Amino acid sequence: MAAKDNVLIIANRLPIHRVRSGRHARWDTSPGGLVTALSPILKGSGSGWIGWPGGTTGIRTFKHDGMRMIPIHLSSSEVEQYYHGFSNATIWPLYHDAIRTPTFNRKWWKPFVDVNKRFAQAAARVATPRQRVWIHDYQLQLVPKMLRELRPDLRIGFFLHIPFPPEELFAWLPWRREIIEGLLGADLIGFQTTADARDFSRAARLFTSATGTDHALRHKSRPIKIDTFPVSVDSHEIERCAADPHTIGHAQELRRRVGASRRIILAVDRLDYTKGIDLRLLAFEELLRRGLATVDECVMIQVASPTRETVSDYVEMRTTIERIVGRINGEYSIPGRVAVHYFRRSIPRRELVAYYAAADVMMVTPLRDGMNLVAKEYVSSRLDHSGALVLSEFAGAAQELRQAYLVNPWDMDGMVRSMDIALRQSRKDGRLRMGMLRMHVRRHHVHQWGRDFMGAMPE
Ligand code: GDG
Repeated sequence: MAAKDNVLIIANRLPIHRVRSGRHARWDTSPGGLVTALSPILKGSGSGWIGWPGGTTGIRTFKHDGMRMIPIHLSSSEVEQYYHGFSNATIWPLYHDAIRTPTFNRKWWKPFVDVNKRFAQAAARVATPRQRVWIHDYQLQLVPKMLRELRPDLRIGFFLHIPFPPEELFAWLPWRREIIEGLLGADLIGFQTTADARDFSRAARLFTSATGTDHALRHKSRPIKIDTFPVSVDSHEIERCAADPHTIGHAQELRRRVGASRRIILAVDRLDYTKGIDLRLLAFEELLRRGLATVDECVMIQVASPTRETVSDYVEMRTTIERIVGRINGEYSIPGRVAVHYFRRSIPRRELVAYYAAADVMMVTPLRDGMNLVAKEYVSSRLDHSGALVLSEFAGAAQELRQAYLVNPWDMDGMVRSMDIALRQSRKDGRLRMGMLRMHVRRHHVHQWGRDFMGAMPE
């Protein structure tokens, strides 16, 4: 997208957050998939971004990196009910195959509606005539309809970054009709995979008066386009970063520190129960227990960036993960050879690319994931075509990255086998697979994703 596109973005969070060091404070880029995907295509474009800056103090509109930041204020009870409640304890688990039981709390619905309305009103205030507005993700599913009512002149797109559930699960939601009607206010609704798009279209026909096909719906005499736009990464930027002598030096230092002869198995996730961190650690434990690998030969590094730390399912997941890490290290580590390095913190982006560059095997094994950018970032950083990607069938990325070692994360034997095969793959086979994976991600990069979505919006 170029400056002339001047699109207005609406997302739950602004792409930046406040970092304090001593008496000084500055804005820093936030980690997370949505920011990673959108920032590179918007930087310097003069676009506006409406979002919550985090916290509960009011902030005025300001400029950052050539973008106009328009903050939405949330009260502490709205943070609790709209964000931690309805968004993250109802919608998030329901849309991820209900791998945790969603909470249906009637008290959370009104704050969810109120906050969505506040986002829509802010957009209606700042949008220029006929401007294109791109609304993002599951927290703001009511905004398309609300915004259309306030500003029928706007061209409205919506993209769901997480999966859309099959109709049997979506049917559980007491507010299913309102959510779908909210989304149907858009001109274009984008999903990560064809299955998500199909499931949405079916639910729309089942629970509202919408008619049409999986790609074209009609609701209240308006046409709505439904399509698939698999999100991606800025592969050129990652390649540049991986080729930087500083990153190469960092990766070498990392390998030296864990033991130069050891193979590194890496995993990088937000500390979320959808990411399958616990099952992956159990698979590594079994690999060691069955003697398929030893701590002299390999080491596992798990980077887990903290997220939603006050939601109880997240607290439980963290405790489980830390217990498993403790048990593996207690059982298998020897002096100078720690079995699992576990970092519960967010690491700087450059450092992350050095980790990718150092890793022999990348484990991306979520139980359910809209796409998973980590898989694509790893592939982009493998400049010499070495390395192996073990990828869950239940990540949207598996629909594209067919040359990865695809695995069912629930199948413990399959997980151990895939890890073993990835560790022992021949150089030739590995290079062939990685070459094809790299070609795919280079062709389908995030700028193309942005162009494809904007190109599908009405003129
Ligand atoms: C949602 C959907 C979809 C992670 N730890 C650190 C760090 N990260 C960055 C990664 C990557 C991003 O965060 C995570 O993206 P994912 O795609 O893996 O997952 P979600 O945050 O769940 O994102 C997902 C995505 O939206 C985009 O549509 O793919 O399915 O759930 O970019 O690199 N970055 C830094 N330090 C860390 O410790 N700097």
